[in-house]
Amino acid sequence: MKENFLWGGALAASQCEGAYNLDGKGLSVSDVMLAGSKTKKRKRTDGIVAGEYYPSHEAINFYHYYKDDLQYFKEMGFNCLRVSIAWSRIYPNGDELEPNEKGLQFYDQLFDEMLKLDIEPVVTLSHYEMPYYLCEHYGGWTNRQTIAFFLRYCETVFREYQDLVHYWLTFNEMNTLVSRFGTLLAGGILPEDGEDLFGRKRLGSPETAAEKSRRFTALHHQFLAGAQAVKIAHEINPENKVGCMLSAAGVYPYTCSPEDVLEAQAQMERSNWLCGDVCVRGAYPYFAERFFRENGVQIRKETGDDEILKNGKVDFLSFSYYSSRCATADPKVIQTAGNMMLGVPNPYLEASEWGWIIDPKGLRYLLNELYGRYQIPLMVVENGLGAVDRVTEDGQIHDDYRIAYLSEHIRQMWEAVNDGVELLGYTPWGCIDLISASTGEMKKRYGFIYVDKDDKGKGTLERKKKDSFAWYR
Ligand code: BGP
Repeated sequence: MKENFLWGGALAASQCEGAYNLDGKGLSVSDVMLAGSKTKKRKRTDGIVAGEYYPSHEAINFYHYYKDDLQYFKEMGFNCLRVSIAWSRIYPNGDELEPNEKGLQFYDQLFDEMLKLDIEPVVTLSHYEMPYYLCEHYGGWTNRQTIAFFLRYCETVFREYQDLVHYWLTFNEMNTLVSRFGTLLAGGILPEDGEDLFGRKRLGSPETAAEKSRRFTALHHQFLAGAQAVKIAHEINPENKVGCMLSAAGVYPYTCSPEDVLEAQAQMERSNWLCGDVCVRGAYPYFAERFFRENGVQIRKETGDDEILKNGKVDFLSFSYYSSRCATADPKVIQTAGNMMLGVPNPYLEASEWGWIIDPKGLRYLLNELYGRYQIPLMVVENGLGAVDRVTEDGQIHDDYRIAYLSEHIRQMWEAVNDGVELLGYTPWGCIDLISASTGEMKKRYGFIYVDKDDKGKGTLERKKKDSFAWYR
């Protein structure tokens, strides 16, 4: 690895900070999400309902514990940390003209503290935590006005932290919006009655063309917002490097039948290349038109949009990697859970307790595919194993399964670097235990550091090093 390779970990505000209504913070979309489980989908409530448990409200209270937590990260040798700014701390409703000073101060102190410890901040601008007010009153990202609100927020933080932050990521896993799963968390589009977190309303019922158009219009607005954010970041400080962020997974044909191969290719196009191409190459790919036409998708595009996309290409591409999946054209083959996308079980691979396929070699494959297509630096900004950890009687946590998972992935990442892939860094997900995004659980843990808290919100919040802590160091 290069000498300046970024080794660290990754967090997101709504999953770790807590303090959901302190110091002027507004509600974010995650603040109205209840906890679910592997078998029970998370639900949204209309505002905060008394007596309900909302995991983001306290999370692991990183807002107050960050100084101690950073010491742990330093001890592990981190030279970078991926965090996100909660947009609703800076603009509580999203549409104000002036930022919330206390919100700005918090991140000022956080970044300052990181730099004191030689930990480079890698900052996501929007990680599933858009101001809820924008969802309720503007329709989230379906509304073109949201672009201007987002850019005001971006400009504010680019200026405020211009001497502290140089690595920025625009939208976390923006490609979740190419499927129904991204409707609420990524698109800020409120589901109609009875829908769950992923926008699955009448289970088994197909999404209408109007709903798809709504989703892809929201994505189009994010493309425009992201491109303009790149431009503004460069104008404010030419040293700024801005990346897009995808939830990336290799898609393998389930069999070598040409039908399955074509299906796998089509899924790769839709789930990885569509967003990647717009952000990196500055234009929709050639296959988008047919895909939109055949699905009845109509995007509300305006004159000048193509120009905006062309002028806002990202400097690097970052992605989360948890699993690969198989694709088949055969409707009879069963579907299983993947990282927010559906896939077919791979007979050669095992799955995590939450059904996510474990595929370290798939990381090497994907790094090569991404680099081969885009030829720009890459960063792995999430990777890890969500597992139940048990504290032994003497207070130890022996998470050898996590060490095995990460070692294998790092080995394959190393192979990819030897293949010639330009890789900027690696930040495994949830380096300290935090709230799961998909289920809202606490027991789905990823960390090197254990946090004493359970799924009902009980616990001392005490931090403990797991075996993986010393290994990662
Ligand atoms: C990604 C998200 C993260 C994170 C991670 C693990 O999709 O960007 O926010 O949570 O996946 O997923 P989960 O928390 O659902 O286990």
